[in-house]
Amino acid sequence: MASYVLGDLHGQARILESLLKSVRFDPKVDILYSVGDVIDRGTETVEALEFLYEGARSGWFFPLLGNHEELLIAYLKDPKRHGTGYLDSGFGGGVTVDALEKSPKSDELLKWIASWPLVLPLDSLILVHGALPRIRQSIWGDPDLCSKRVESSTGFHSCLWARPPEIYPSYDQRTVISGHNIVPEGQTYRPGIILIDTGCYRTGRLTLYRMEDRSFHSVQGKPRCG
Ligand SMILES: [Mn+2]
Repeated sequence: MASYVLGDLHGQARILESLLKSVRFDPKVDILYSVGDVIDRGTETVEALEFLYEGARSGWFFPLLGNHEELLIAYLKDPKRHGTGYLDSGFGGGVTVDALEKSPKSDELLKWIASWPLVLPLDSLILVHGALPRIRQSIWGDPDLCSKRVESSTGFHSCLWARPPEIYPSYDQRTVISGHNIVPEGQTYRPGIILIDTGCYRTGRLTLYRMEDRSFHSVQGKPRCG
């Protein structure tokens, strides 16, 4: 039995399939977490969502919200206000919205996405897409602050959008594992912080972190973007 954390997928279902094959992921005994940004940019977002939704229902997949999922939810609530930024190729939301419109499961999938948590505290790890919000005037982050909306570096905005140097280790010594900020290889970015977004949508490189032996696993594929 092994527990894995998946870096930003951005709609690359085929590369995910080959990565899971490469580690011999077994849905009967293994578990997969995500650091968010499953959707957008890629042309296989709906395939990825359907596969992972089945995983969540079967108990082997545990999602986390990324800034792209938050934008999709905001866009659908108020398309006029969020359309221009979200739909264009910079964010790559247009390809997701088009594909969801054609999917008979879209309502179910969207309801599911809206339920994804902003932070996932586990025994020895804390999963958050961007970074933990910072405890005021300190160099430490706190997962409990994710549920509070205060200024940008101390509220949930940080969980979804933070960029270095605004990323902080957890005050309680649990290792924080995040996506969002692209690195060439999965790595300990600084003590207490692991980054695993290897920019799959443009590099084709997708990365998993295995908790049990603290190892990184990647495959190189060909990204398909809209
Ligand atoms: Mn992101």
